[in-house]
Amino acid sequence: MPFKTCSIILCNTGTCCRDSISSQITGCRYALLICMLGNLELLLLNVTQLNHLVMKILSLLKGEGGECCSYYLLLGKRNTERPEPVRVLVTGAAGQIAYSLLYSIGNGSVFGKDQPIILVLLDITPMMGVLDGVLMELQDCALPLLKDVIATDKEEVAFKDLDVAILVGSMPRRDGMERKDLLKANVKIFKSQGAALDKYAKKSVKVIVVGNPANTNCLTASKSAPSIPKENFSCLTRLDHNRAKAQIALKLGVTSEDVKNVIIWGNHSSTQYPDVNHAKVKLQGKEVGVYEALKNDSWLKGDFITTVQQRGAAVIKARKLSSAMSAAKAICDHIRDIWFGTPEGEFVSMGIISDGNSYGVPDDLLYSFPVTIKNKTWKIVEGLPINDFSREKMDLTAKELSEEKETAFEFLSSA
Ligand code: NAX
Repeated sequence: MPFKTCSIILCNTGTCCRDSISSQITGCRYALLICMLGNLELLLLNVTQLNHLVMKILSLLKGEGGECCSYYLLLGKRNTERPEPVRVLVTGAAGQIAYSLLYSIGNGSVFGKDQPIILVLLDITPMMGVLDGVLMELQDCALPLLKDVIATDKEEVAFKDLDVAILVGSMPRRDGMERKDLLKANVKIFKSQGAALDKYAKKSVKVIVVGNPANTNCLTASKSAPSIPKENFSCLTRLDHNRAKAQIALKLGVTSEDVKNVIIWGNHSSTQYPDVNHAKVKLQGKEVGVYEALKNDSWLKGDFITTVQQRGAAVIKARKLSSAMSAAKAICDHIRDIWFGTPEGEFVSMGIISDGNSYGVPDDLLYSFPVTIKNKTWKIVEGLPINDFSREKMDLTAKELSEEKETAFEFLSSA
């Protein structure tokens, strides 16, 4: 055989060589590609043929009487089987955020393109008709990773054996409803769902609370699930984080990918503090601090903060509906980071238990901090210098959370 320069790429068609040509070959467990002087010849082999043929080709190459032959052998781990499905619950599944969220979970954008999913959808009994429609649509998407979809109004079904619980459904604020009444109604829901997590879910379950008031609902759920580590609970402030990134990017004429390390401190409410003192932006290939890049302190300390704080209300005013597409995207970002970790040198914001932080935030609050994540475990980014302006805003939002917690706990024993 007239080999001069020859490459043999031997690999499986599973995850480890996703980007190679061979991954496009479906229905075969191994592919052997032989490139000969620019001519590409493709042999598809089954496993039993494989060893025999490779050995033969290698011996032919080696026996090329003084000719310089180079070959590369990349043998991937045999991995034709997909991992066990991840069981994911979405509550409020008949609502508008869920409608934007479910497709992204089912198509692999959150847990990875090789990770099968079992989706469990929970809503209240009067919404079962609507939920049926959502279920039909999910089936009609014909998503290869979606092993099963279960729609239910029963907590004992919904919370069984969960790996991930995304708690979106909550009691909305109705006209004339006092904040206290809203808290009371939600304590009831999240106490019950916390108890169901405690009883039915895996102890390793990751719980993400979206339904408002998200921080206090998350704390209520965690308190009601004492057998699940409190570090497994987090609430969504990633939408606020993304809003802050986007505002900076818009102002500087870059994309939000060029902006990193903004922080949302505190409550997912209008007292939240969007902080860019430690944020960086990439300009002409160089990373600079956002304050330095913008040279507009009055905007950063004024309109920027209020725009982010009141963005939810602005969307409602314009759309006559609350944020759904951006909320769903933020939920995906939040969970993907829990699952796969944060990129090196980057932190993100999420509401987590405040115990033992170095920022003077009282313990036992569900407060949004900057975190890095590795091995599905978050760590607060400690030691960032805090100026007087920030201190005041961080304390204000902590005070609101302490008051919410106090009110919620009054109801917790009686709910
Ligand atoms: P929708 O009113 O469209 O949907 C909520 C769904 O939850 C409804 O189908 C309802 O029947 C269901 N539900 C109510 N009680 C339930 C219970 N006990 N068990 C299961 N399902 C229940 O609201 P949507 O726009 O989807 O918003 C959902 C929640 O997200 C709201 O509380 C909203 O305020 C909150 N948000 C939180 C955000 C965050 O960043 N943390 C941002 C977006 C959003 O505003």
